[in-house]
Amino acid sequence: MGRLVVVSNRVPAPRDRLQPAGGLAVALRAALKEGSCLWFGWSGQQVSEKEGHDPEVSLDKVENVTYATIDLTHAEYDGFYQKYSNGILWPLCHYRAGLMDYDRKDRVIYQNVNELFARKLLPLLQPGDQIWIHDYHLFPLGQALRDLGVTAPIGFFLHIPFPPWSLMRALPEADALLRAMQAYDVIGLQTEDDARNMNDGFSIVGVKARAEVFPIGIDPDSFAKQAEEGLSNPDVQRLKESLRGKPFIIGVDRLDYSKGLPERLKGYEIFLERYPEHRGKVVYLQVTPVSRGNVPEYRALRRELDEAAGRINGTYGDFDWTPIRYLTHPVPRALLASFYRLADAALVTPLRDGMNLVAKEYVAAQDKANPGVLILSHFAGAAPDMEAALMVNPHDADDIADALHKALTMPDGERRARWDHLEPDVWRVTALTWARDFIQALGKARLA
Ligand code: ADQ
Repeated sequence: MGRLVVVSNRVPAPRDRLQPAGGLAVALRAALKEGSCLWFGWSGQQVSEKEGHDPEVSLDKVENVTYATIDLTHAEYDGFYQKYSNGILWPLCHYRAGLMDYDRKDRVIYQNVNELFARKLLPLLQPGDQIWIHDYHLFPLGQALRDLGVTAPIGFFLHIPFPPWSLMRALPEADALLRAMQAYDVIGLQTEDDARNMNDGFSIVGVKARAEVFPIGIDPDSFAKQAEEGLSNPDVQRLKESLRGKPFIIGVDRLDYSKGLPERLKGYEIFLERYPEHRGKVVYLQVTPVSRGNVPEYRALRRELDEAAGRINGTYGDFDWTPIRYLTHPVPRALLASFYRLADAALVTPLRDGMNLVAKEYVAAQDKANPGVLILSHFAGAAPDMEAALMVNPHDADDIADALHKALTMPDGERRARWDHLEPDVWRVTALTWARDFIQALGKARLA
């Protein structure tokens, strides 16, 4: 079997290469174990502009994986990553066209960086390679590689939602973007809705390409083990002692407007207002590390959340009780897993989300004899397979408030029955099945 060549915007930092810390690295770990692999992408470093910038590829081999990275200039980082990827494509794909900050010059930088990736990857390719490109930063990379004569099988997986064409066409170059997708042998999306939206787009612009569904999952066995074993960790004990037997609610999200955080805090505020019996008697921990802090919408969101958490704590708090423990820094994954296990309820209420792995992690972390309740948005990609959760409309704060009350007063039998329904899917669709199915499809596509 030839090599698997993975291309993503970010490549795991050297310190995470032996023990992947999260996201894509964890999901791909199983796939990368087999055979020899190349992982290509941005180093995470920005360098000053020089005439005719031509970055060197830096290579680092760890076990069977060679990591190949390039630096970007400040201007490339700004136009390609901050502005076009995160300021235009991200909001649009999350159905928030109104938040797009569109400027043609960023589109040019985005295209140029994709072409730069293609030029730098080309000399590293070998006969027999299969190339797997990840996410919205790199939509046109397949076409850029084909333009350089690459004939290897190339697949593309989109981790985030894909909107209906009526929305997508708000992007002036939506047509060109879809046309460029013809370069791919396999196109994978998270859900049926996303695949249908993309396929509708293809047929409207007259493109012969086909999106299919490859839902992503987690590594449930190792997560469950981590959750259980971590209970003896002194920091987990410290959290447990601080709860003093009170029901514990958890929320874990990157600070992002797709995650429905202001709406969630409003739901919690209404919960305290309408169900006063819970005041002083619950603990809510919201872990929300700041991400993309240089994009204006994210700065505004941070202010809005700081204000809401402060208002709720000021209004409902007491000298011996804080309604929300609100953290804007990350918590190590090993601790998080056990925090989930301690939690009686988890709030996963995105306005729109590709999949949402936190929902699956929460289920995997539970003690099956005494599981907590997952409160889940209809608009998470995970929703169709997790309908035994307490499903909510994240725009409706009263719905969130009612779900919280229901979760905290739910009879044991119902909690267990709901978890029993959720568990099989979390173990059936995993990171491993996702990677294996996609790579198999890529292998077959070329034979067809
Ligand atoms: P994300 O938007 O990052 O990913 P999600 O899938 O929920 O969203 O989380 C990714 C990982 O980060 C999870 O493993 C989670 O535990 C971890 N994480 C989140 N918040 C954390 C925190 N506060 N501290 C520590 N770790 C934290 C994108 C898409 C998703 C899609 C994934 C995978 O937006 O919809 O599910 O890719 O395809």
